[in-house]
Amino acid sequence: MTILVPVLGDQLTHDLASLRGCDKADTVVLMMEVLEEATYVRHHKAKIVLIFSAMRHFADELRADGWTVDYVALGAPDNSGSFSGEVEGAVARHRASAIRIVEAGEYRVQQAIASWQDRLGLPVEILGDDRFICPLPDFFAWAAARRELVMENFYRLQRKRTGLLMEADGNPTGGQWNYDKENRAAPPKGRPMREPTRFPPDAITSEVIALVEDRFGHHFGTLDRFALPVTRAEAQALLADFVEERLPRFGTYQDAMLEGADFLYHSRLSTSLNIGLLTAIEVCEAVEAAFRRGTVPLNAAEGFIRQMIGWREYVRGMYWLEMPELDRANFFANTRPLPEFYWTGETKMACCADSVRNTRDNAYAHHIQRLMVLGNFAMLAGIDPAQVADWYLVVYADAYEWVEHPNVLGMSQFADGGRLGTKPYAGSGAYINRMSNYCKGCAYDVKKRVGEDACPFNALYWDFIDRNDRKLRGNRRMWQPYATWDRFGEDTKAEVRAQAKRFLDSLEPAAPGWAREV
Ligand code: FAD
Ligand code: DLZ
Ligand code: SF4
Repeated sequence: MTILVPVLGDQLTHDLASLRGCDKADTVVLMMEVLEEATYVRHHKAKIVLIFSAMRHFADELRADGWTVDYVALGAPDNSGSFSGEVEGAVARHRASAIRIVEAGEYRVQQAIASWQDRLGLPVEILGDDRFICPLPDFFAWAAARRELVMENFYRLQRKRTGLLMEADGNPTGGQWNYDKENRAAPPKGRPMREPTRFPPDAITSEVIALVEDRFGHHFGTLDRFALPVTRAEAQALLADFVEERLPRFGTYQDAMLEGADFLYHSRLSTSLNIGLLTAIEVCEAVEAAFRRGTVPLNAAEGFIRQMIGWREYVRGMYWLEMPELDRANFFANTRPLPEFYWTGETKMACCADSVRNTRDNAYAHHIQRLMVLGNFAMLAGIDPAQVADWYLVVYADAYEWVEHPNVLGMSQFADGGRLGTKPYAGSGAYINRMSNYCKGCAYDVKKRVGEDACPFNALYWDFIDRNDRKLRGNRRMWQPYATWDRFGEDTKAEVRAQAKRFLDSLEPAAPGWAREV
């Protein structure tokens, strides 16, 4: 009696629920490099290298640990190209009597898994992904009992559930739940931070890099700087490096941006977390331990833990709550195509150019670059949210729909009409100027609203407010921009509208084929 345990590319965790408790003697672990996953969007080359290399390392580790692993490489002669095809082949090859698998992180893959039992005529056990702290049924129950699904309330429950930064009397450490107000400092002068530890390609990664250049060389992104952790040991080293070097200032400069400083005080742990090299709870425990040792201030530890057990788990719950409708969400009915500069970085807007460069070179941008530069621009410009979501799914090495969709379609584009956030994250050039040094070296003048050299974010911001009056004026958190807009004279309003139109008309749309095969 052989049990087949497929382990997907983002399930590289030794203690995975599907492996736990299995008898190694009658279990075959199936790992599959398949064309469908590599091309359902044209992922950044670094994302494919990361997954394939981490999968190959993980398979070696499993074998060393006594597991039987059937590893189907991309170039295997009869590779069917899909999860379903490979599982079917493996069931026959190993005469499997049952399949055990952890639920997938993406709706389309979960749909495929759900079809296997009927298709293959054998029992398929689908287990909850307990690498997340909050089980999905608990999230659904929490959501069902509320009209507004406020992240902060969910976060407090998560603090109580885990005991992280909690005192014995049931109160939060330091007396407050949230120190966000201390986490909004402008960028530090100079560049005092050291870059995160790099993990240069070993023999396995080098082989994968050659494969990816050969098969997916036309995909977006560069591989020259590939240095991501591809094993648990490397991810643990990155975590230790973060806690010691950057976490102490993580909180204070969480929202800051500095030209050329690609990672600032951020952890760069998302890729390791999302493919399972680290678990959220162990990362939070390391952060809390540093705070208890006195090497890290409370605003940094709390800010980080809030991202991990608050935002990360909240967006995952929202994804499964809102799919498949979320996929098509378009509250503002936006139709403009994504501009070409999202792929080339060729724009005079210094903030956008630097954020796209970081994205291309590192398959990374930090949160405020994603939210308040590239996401904000797309929403203000009225870009079709489906094209925006495709772009984000392609370009970031940490992107899987469960985390990308709610962040893009919910948080950044407000395409869900406010299910996830209470108001759009819209900002003019003034916000970017306050939180970065971009404007100093920009061809545009951040202080100007109209004119040849006026910062495009300014007219676009007011045009967005004006254009969406009917949909946003009633939002109680939007009274201030509408009060300001109402005070503008009719001439000023007309100038702003004309300025925005001129700029939008000048945007070159992306050529088809960057994100998906055409
Ligand atoms: P840090 O700043 O060091 O934060 C620590 C950790 O907190 C991250 O590793 C991540 O696991 C978690 N985290 C922080 N914010 C969020 C959030 N909003 N949602 C979920 N987890 C969060 N994150 C992804 O992992 N994949 C994505 O595809 C993704 N797409 C995004 C798209 C947009 C438009 C926005 C605004 C945010 C997106 N995020 C995404 C969230 C966040 O920007 C990244 O997790 C973060 O930039 C990763 O870098 P880091 O590990 O250095 O993060
Ligand atoms: C992202 C990705 C890529 C590029 N390739 C593979 C692959 O060949 N095999 C695999 O198991 N996983 C891959 N992944 C990650 C999957 O897309 C991810 O596991 C699912 O989307 C989660 O539902
Ligand atoms: Fe960006 Fe405007 Fe500042 Fe230029 S002036 S960097 S476009 S916010």
